[in-house]
Amino acid sequence: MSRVGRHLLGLATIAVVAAGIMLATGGVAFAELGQPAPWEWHLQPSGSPVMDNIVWFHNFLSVLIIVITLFVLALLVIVVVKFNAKANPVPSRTTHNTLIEVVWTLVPVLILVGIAVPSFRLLFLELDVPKADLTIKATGKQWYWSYAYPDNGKFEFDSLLAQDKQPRLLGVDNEMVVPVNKVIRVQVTGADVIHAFALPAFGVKIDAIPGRLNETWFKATQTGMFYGQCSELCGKDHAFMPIAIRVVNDQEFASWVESAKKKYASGGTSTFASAAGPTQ
Ligand SMILES: [Cu+2]
Repeated sequence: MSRVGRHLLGLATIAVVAAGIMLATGGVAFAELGQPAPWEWHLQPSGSPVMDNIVWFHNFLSVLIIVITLFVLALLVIVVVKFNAKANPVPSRTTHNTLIEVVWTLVPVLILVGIAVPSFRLLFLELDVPKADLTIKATGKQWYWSYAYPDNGKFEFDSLLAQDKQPRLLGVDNEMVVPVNKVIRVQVTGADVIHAFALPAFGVKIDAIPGRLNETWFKATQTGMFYGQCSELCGKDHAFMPIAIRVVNDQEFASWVESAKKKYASGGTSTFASAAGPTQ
């Protein structure tokens, strides 16, 4: 290998290592669990097994892309430096090389297979809802969400943006509450137009379509507040129908269910105009 080539390889190695470190630590510096943070350029920190896999797949692809890009760049630079008319006045007349042609066909195929395997594994993980501990029905409406708990007393309540709550434009009056480390099946539908139920930290994004019941799932691995937003342009207040999920332990969930049964006994209408109203 020429000196130029060795130098390039050295530079490429440094770049790959730097990119790897950035990917590993990126976002962590600014990260806040369950919500966006200023200057965040990485995915939100994961709060579920599906999101763990999405983050891994994202990092895996990023490294692959960086390595391939640097390899092609290195080849280009070598050609420009070594084979320009001045440095190489008598060009070689070689036109074919079977070995190289087989390699440059097979290697990309192997790379694509290497991407396809974890990609399909991730798709099946997202789409195959495991045996659920709890089902919640989320209905997108113009412009708020309603959550129904058919397994816990069949109550339903509305969740509206709360102007006075932080984080700004993500806080709601009535949060969806779920127990930690339980498989939550979320059935999603729309009441008027198409909305989308999306929560980045859980790796969840699924359309809420009128007349159709979509299904997704998550298992929150940590307690705390997690925020998402409607992710299908649904009208003038599309940006103002956040999704807020409070993950609590089993005892807290049981006591919340008891109070929610009473509070939402009338089927959600009691909270209809309570965007700035009292919170539990
Ligand atoms: Cu919407």
